[in-house]
Amino acid sequence: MSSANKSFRSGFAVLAGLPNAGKSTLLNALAGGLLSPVTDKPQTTRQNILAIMEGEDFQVVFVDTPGFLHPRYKLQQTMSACIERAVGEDADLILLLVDASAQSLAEHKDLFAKISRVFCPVFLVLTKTDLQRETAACDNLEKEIKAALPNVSRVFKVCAPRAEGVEELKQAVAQAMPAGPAYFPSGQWTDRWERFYAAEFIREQIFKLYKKEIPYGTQVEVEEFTENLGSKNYIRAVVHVERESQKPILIGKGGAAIAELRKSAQKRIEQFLGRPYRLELRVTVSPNWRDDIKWLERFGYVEKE
Ligand SMILES: Nc1nc2c(ncn2[C@@H]2O[C@H](COP(=O)(O)OP(=O)(O)OP(=O)(O)O)[C@@H](O)[C@H]2O)c(=O)[nH]1
Ligand SMILES: [Mg+2]
Repeated sequence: MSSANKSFRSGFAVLAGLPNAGKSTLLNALAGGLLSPVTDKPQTTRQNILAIMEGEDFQVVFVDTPGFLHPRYKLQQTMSACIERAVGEDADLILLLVDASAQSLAEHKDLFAKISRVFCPVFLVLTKTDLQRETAACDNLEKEIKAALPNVSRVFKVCAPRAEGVEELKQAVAQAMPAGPAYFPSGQWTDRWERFYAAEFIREQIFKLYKKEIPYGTQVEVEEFTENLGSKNYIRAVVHVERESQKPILIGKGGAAIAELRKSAQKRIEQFLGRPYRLELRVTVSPNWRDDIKWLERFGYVEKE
């Protein structure tokens, strides 16, 4: 059946929630691959990441967004703009993710205010159900959210790492898409180049391996990306840090930390791209890049004027 068929459904399903709600984990479970970086640190996702899912008579474009926050510096402003665009303009359906083990909804107040004003349908998705064994607590949370958001039309409970509840959600999302032709050609599963993912997975490993402010102050840029050279495939990337004092931390004693980063990032890239790569990393200081529009433009966080 082609997308020109009248019964074809197609649209954007936007995953929104607080940092660490489990958006990227769910996106990966929905897409059936490790497409979007996941770490235990909040604010891992910095830009919208698409995963395109297709069936006989539908195409759903899932959109992973950065966690909702109050921006303190320019990078965070660009992250907020990503959410604004996805929720306010692109969405045909919003999947509002709330951690089922959340003790309180106080932190959700402003996010809920935003979601209460959207024009498209909203599905509530309670995540991390494995961490919330108390059915009553889960039910209370659901009631409280529905009271705050009368526009929630359906509720799902998922544990994405165990793929629990994911298939049911997927089917409901496909059903909820409006009638219309596909947005992307059949067979396309994302809108980004491979070098974008290479940079993202190096950053993911930085989030996993380093502590405190280091992950937040780093940005990865791929300088060279060669392929189709078999065992000679090669990626050279630069890790930008904000301050001179961060450089020795990233490199570690005798280069031990960066060697570990190189190894784990290379493995992650090879796993994702399905080909061998030799990864080389260097570190450079780009003062205050998180608050500098020129750097943010260069890294693709904002459109160039
Ligand atoms: N126990 C448990 N942990 C989960 C579940 N889903 C996600 N996590 C963990 O929660 C943490 C955050 O997950 P992410 O998917 O990165 O969350 P996110 O909402 O994308 O976070 P940001 O990109 O920072 O906004 C990771 O450590 C995940 O492994 C779940 O169902 N159960
Ligand atoms: Mg994320």
